[in-house]
Amino acid sequence: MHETRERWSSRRAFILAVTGAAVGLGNIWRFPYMTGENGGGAFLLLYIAFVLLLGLPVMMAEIMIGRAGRRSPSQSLAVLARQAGSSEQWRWLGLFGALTVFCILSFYSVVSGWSIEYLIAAINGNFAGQGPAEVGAFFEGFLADPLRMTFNHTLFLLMTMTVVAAGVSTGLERLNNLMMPLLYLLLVVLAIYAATTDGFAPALRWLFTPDPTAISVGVVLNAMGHAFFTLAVGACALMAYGAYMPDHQSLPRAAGAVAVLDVLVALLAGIAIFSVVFAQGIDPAEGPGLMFVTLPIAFAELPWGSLWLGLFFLLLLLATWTSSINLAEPMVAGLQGLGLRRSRATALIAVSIWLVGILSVLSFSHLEAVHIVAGMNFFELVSSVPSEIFLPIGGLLIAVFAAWVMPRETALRALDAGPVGFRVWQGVVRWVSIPLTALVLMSGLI
Ligand code: TYR
Repeated sequence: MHETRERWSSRRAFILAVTGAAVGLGNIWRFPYMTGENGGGAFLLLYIAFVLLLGLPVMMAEIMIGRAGRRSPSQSLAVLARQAGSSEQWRWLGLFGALTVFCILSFYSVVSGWSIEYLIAAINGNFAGQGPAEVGAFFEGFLADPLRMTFNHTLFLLMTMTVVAAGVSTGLERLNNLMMPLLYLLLVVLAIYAATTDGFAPALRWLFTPDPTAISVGVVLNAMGHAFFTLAVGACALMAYGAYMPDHQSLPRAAGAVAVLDVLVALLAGIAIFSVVFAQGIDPAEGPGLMFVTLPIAFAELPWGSLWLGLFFLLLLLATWTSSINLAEPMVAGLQGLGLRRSRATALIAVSIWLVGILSVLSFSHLEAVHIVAGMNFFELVSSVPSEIFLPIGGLLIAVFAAWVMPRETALRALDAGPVGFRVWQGVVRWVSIPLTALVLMSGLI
C-alpha cells in the first residue's frame, strides 16, 4: 500500500483527535474504580509517575512510527524496518496491537452501552431524589438483563462503525471540537458541587495522601496498565492516527497537551466521585459499578439534576465514542491493507466484536460464575489482561522499535522537536521507559 495522503486539517485537529482517543471510559469509569480498588493515593501517584515516565514517551514513539510510515500500523512497521535493514517481522507488532484493541473494544462497547441506558433513564427523571440503595438497585437490575444490555451494546457499536466506515478524520474532527470543551465544563461544575459536600475533604485526603503500605506488585502493575490504557498507548492505535498527522507540528508538544488534558479529566472525575463515595458511605472498592452508582446520587442533589445527569451521560457517550473509533481504526486499516474494501472490513470487525461482546454482556448474568482463568469470568478477563499485560508488552516493543531500530534521521524528522529534544526523548525511552516497563511486567508475571 502507498503512503496515505489524508491529513488532519490542522495541528489543533490532531491534538483533539488524540485527546478524543485518550479521554473515555478510562478516565471517568476505570480510573475511579481502579483507584478505589488499589488503595487511593498510592495508586494515583504511581499512575501519574507512569504517565510521565512511560505513557508519554511511548506515546510519542508510537505516533512517530505512524507519522514516518504514513501507512497502516503493520505496513509502517514493515517499511521502516526494511529502511533500517532490520527484519520485516516487526509487522507482527501491528497484528498484536489489533488483537489487543479487539479484546478491549469487545468490552468497551458493552460498558459504553451502559451510558446509553443511563442517559435515557436520566432524561426520564428516573433518578430524581434517589439515594444509594435505589440507584444501586437500578444498576443491579440493569446488569441482570442481558437483552437490554445487548441492545445498547449493538447501538453503540453501530454508532462507532458508521463513523469508521466513512473514514476517520472527517466526521471525527467536528465531533471533537464541540464535545471536549463541554465535557470539561461539566466536570468542573461537578467538582465545584463536590466541594460543597461533606465528602470533599476526605476524598481529597484519600486521593492525595499516598499510603506506602498500600503498594504491592499488583498495584504497580495495575497502575502501569492504566497509564497505557488511559493514554490509548500500546496497541498501535495512535500509530494509525499518527499516519494522518500534519507535517509541521512538534510531537512532544502535542503529546504533552494530550497527557495533561487526559489526566485532568481523571482527576476531576475522581474528585467528584470520591466526594460522593465519602459523603454517602459507599465502599471505594465497589468495583466497576462505582461511577454508575455515585454520579446519579450527586446529580440528584443539584437543581435541575436530571438534566445535568442526562447531559453528563451524553458527553460520556461522546467521549467513549471517539475512543472506540480509535480502537476500531487499526483493525480496519489493517484489513484494508490486506486488500479489503473499507466498508467490508468495517462490517467484518463489527460483527466479530459484537459476538465476543455478548460474552461480556452475559458475564453479569448467566456466565457470571463461569471462571475462565485465575477465578476471573469473561468480562473480568477482557477488561483486565489486555489493558494490564498486552498494552505494556505492545508499548515496550513500540518503544524498542522507535528508539533502537528506526533510522535516526527518520525518527528525528518524525518527532519534529529538534536535535536536543530528540536526544532527551531517546534517552528517556532507552534508559527509563523500556527498562521500567520490562521490570514491572516481569515482576507482575512472576
Ligand atoms: N484511552 C481510552 C480510554 O481511556 C481507551 C483506549 C485504549 C482507547 C486503547 C484507544 C486505545 O487504542 O477510555
